[in-house]
Amino acid sequence: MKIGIVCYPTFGGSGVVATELGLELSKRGHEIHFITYSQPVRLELLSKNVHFHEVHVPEYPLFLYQPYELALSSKLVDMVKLHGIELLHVHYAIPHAYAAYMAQQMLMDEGVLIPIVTTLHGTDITLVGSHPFYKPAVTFSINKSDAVTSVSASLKEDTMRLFNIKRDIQVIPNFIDLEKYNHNFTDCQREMMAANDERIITHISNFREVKRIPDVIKIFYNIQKELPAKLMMVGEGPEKEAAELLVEELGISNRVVFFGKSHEIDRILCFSDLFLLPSKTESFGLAALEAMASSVPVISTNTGGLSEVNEDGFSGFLSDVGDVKEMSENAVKILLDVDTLNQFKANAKAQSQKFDLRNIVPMYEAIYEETLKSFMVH
Ligand code: GMT
Repeated sequence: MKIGIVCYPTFGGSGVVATELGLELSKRGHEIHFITYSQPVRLELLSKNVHFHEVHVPEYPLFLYQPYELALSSKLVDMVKLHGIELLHVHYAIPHAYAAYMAQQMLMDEGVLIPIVTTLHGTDITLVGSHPFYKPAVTFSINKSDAVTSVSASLKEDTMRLFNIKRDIQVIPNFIDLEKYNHNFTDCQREMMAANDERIITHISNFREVKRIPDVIKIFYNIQKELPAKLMMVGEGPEKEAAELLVEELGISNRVVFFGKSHEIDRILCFSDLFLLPSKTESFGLAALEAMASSVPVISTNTGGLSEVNEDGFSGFLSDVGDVKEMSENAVKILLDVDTLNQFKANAKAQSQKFDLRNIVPMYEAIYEETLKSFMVH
């Protein structure tokens, strides 16, 4: 099948899922065309089956806002015609589902029929999409897509609750290539980061308000009062500066490392003992799944789809949003003795197996086939 994938090319979860999906589909013999404004960060190699088409948005001084949706839908029209793309799979409703619908209409005018599969990822529904300024366009684009998937049951419920949806949404959870995480680093250079008796706690995100970064730091502050520990803060975003200040205020600067954006997530997770994700909302929590696949237990909130990923008392613990005290106590419970820690590490790894890409990617293939079939009949 020739599939066009539209996504954000950044470090965010939706872009990562879209890229990993495209790469796996290409290995399974499909021809994949990524169409976005720059090469996705996890897309290192282009090949016979993997193509990248850049969307250019010419700057014009008249426009206060450059019209990306317009450039994207025009590019989609051109690429579908040029490469004979049979189906468009757009990740993140805003503005991708909207731009794809426009492309579909333009192509129909020229006698070219192409179905659209939209995958909802989270903030496109819970934070941005449900804002009154976007809501009508997001509702319209979801209802007009030929198939819609969401990355968790919780996100499906949110979508049904927040929007007037007149169609079915299929839940296809995010996935992980377990083989990538079955690395046997003979040496992940743990000693560069911490002493032998220190536990390593890690947080990875885009440092947005929704991640509740101050809670990450307060939880760590409580942990390091109980046992020797270091905190690895990985990622960039608007809350980072305030986080650095809080670390200074609490007098723990010598115990916290800020990495910025990193291409070495697997190495950082390899030497981590615990992952913190105290988010306010989280449709799935791909970062938590990546941690578990690296045998790192997770302390998270119980919001959104997190309880579908992290199993309370098994792969980690879940608490109410903002309950820093309970999250700190649970973290110490896991870290205090080696046997408990090793048990949680093994459980985290076992839990991650449920999201093996070999089980999940065929669900997307099935959706593509069904959608193409029913689209052509109508
Ligand atoms: O976490 C973010 O803010 C990035 C965002 C994105 O769109 O890339 O992540 C969302 O999609 C991920 C992939 O499906 C999910 O794992 C994240 O839970 C979700 N983020 C939120 O719901 C806040």
